[in-house]
Amino acid sequence: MRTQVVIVGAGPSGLLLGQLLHKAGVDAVILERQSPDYVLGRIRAGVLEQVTLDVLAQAGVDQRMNKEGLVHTGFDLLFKGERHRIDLSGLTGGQKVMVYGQTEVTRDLMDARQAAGLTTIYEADDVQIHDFDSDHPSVSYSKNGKTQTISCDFIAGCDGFHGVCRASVPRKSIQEFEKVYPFGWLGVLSDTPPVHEELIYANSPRGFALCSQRSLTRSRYYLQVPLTDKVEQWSDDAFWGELRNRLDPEARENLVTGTSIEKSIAPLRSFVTEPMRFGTLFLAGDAAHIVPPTGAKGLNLAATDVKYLSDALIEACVEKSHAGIDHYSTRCLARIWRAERFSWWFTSLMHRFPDQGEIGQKFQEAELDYLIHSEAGSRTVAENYVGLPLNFGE
Ligand code: FAS
Ligand code: PHB
Repeated sequence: MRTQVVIVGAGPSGLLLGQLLHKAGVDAVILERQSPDYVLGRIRAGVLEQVTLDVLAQAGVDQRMNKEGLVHTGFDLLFKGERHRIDLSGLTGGQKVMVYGQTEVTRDLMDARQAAGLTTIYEADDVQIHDFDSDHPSVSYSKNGKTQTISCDFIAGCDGFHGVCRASVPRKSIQEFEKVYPFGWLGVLSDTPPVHEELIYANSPRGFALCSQRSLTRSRYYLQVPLTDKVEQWSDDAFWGELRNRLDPEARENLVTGTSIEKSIAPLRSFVTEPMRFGTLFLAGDAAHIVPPTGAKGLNLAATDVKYLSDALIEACVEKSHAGIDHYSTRCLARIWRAERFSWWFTSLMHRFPDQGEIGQKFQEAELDYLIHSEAGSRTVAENYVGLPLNFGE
């Protein structure tokens, strides 16, 4: 088999890249090691920046999102038992975010790819990439006991943090930056109405909590938990009880609890790969970087990587110009480090660190107090949360 681009991974990055390339007449085959149901079963991001909305619109997959997504113009910071609203729109000249689950984005992308009759090979085992530093790259995989090889012009590594593509790059050609946080997020999805019309980020002496949502009848909650915790240790009652302990009286009063329909613990890390291009291999999304989800940046960074990469690959395949692919890594990393810094800062401000002591809690509360009483401080939070413009760094 031959195609112009082989995309490894059918998460949001791979599917979005496939859709943008298809719209421009560039052929791509996607290889995914899991089943479609498995990919859809992973509950992850929930907040989309305007730039991500624009890229999804360009891909032609924003119809259901515009109908079902929830537009948010602010969120609450909760500390010392009181909530304070960060007016995202008022502080950023009218910008907003959209609450629409990653699962739904992925579903919309899968449906669009299927409707266009494009090739996605699910449950592809033993994917290996070959000769990506030559002019004749290829990707092999096995399915139903048969090994197949696809020759191509370019390989897009959209295979996430544990994927094969980044792992295939010789160590001397790559630099990795990593910080692992001493806690995780226990997440619960429930078919209960959200506790508040906007998100609540809580700094509590007992640890961080986040009240998010997927719709007016489905909520997503997170609790900071020790890395040693196992999800089996947390009954629904224990989760709801601890969440109540970290909320303010009004939210505690309004909280509607119910049976969890998904419950999982995610580790938190900051991670960046430099560069993101190796000959004909390009990394995008979680394959190249990871952020702690506090700043709601992971999926949004993936979307802008993919927008930059699709523009560059279309230029290379259609106009035979390499200017875009030569600039890809630099262009992405300028944006990625900004989002990494904000995600690290917001995580450091909102979570309880094992070694911070009581004075550390006081420092965090004092910084939060400054942020909500200073227009400059609040604008700092708002500008970073709504995200950078697409042409940032140009
Ligand atoms: P993904 O990891 O989503 O997709 C990679 C795909 O490649 C997967 O389908 C995988 O099966 C496939 N793959 C891997 N190895 C392969 C191989 N060898 N061959 C073929 N296929 C292979 N972001 C937020 O903004 N907010 C959040 O709240 C949030 N919560 C998260 C919770 C968890 C547990 C995790 C892991 C991430 C979370 N993120 C969050 C970040 C997340 O949303 C990512 O940014 C997003 O999934 C990135 O999408 P992809 O780059 O497509 O990577
Ligand atoms: C979510 O809804 O999953 C979510 C929202 C905001 C975050 C992280 C996760 O910062």
